[in-house]
Amino acid sequence: MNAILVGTITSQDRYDWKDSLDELADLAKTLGIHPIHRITQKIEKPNNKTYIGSGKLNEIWIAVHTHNIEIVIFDDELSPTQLRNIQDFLEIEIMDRSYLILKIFEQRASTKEAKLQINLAKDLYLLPRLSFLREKESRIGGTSGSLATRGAGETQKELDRRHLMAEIYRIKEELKQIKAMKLSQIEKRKKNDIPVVALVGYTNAGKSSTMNSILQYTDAENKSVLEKDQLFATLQTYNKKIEYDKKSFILVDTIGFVSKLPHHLIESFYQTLQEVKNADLILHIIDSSNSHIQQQYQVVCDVLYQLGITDIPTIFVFTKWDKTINSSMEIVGKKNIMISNKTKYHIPDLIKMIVEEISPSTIHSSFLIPYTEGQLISLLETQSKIYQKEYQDYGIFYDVELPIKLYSKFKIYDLDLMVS
Ligand SMILES: Nc1nc2c(ncn2[C@@H]2O[C@H](COP(=O)(O)OP(=O)(O)OP(=O)(O)O)[C@@H](O)[C@H]2O)c(=O)[nH]1
Ligand SMILES: [Mg+2]
Repeated sequence: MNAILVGTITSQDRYDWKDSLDELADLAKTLGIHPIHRITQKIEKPNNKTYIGSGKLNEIWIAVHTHNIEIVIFDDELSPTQLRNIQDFLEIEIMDRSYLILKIFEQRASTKEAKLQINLAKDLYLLPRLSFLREKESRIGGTSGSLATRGAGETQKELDRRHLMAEIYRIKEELKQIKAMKLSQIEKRKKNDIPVVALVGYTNAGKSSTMNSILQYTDAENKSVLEKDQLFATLQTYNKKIEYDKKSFILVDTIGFVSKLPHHLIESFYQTLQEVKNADLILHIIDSSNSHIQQQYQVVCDVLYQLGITDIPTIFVFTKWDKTINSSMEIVGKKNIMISNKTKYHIPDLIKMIVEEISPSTIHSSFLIPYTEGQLISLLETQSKIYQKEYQDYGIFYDVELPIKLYSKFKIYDLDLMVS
């Protein structure tokens, strides 16, 4: 199926329009659509009624008929009005970026929760567009079969609308139950005090592969997660308990991010990102070989910000180092590491870094240090946080927060150990 891709170039765009269209082309290809032509328009603000100007619409109409085009895909979410007007003018199948992403998610969803989430997002998208999307439904991918045909009678439309609303209600109820169950699992884990480490990143960055590499090098349940060269291979969160060096943590694989995600998807699907909100550590996975590395990094930061995730300690993990000639990106002053899931370069170092981050780095203790231990006293004075200090008969009493690595030097003077 041949397609034309249509994008606008506005002054407020946060992401490069060309990158955005490249990505739209990749998204379309995953559904078996062939984007063979692109049309763009420089515009201050998209037109409320037709998204682009009427001159451009004419240009598209001509292109449709010269290139044997069957579908026109817009690189933004179109409002119901824009969609209807464009469809009336071009008399050809129209799709927008949101619907394309929804379709991909629909094809990939395999678990019950993922299917419910995607159905909800799709129903919410379709509700205001109900009366003119039937044709599209039946041509790309599966069909829901219950949508009104173009020009169907008002009664039928109303019935379809009610049917959809009832379905939305039912899905929301089911999802509520699943969410309650998940929350209680999170609570339980918090009580057990097992730290949670969440992998987040742009789609196809290598999150699942990194999870599998970590699983290979640690004592974990010997199961792997799906990794694939495909946009949105992972469509729900997966948890694995990991043991390493007598420490354990839960590693969480998540759905990838992409720019201009349909907002219904952010709302409903990203409920599954609760796990990330509760994480003790985030591994922000960045594909170092990707030419759009900077934009992808920005999208992930933006989505995390939208989700209210701003103050969780983060390690920036640059994957695919084996095929990176020179990375155009550097995150100065932050914890980062370059790895390869192919050659396993730096995987043990990454695991050590994770364990270090999730292990407490200081210890709270009370000591009685003899006056003769001048060196220890000066170490405490300079390296620890002192809560209380008292000169006593046999030495100085200290109540302090001390770096764990120094603790062994002071262990014999630990008051808790002396008493017992
Ligand atoms: N050469 C190389 N390829 C890698 C590396 N890490 C991942 N890949 C490949 O990149 C592709 C995507 O990897 P995934 O781990 O599925 O990516 P993801 O971030 O989980 O993607 P989604 O679940 O789709 O969001 C796969 O084909 C992997 O084999 C790496 O370090 N080096
Ligand atoms: Mg994945």
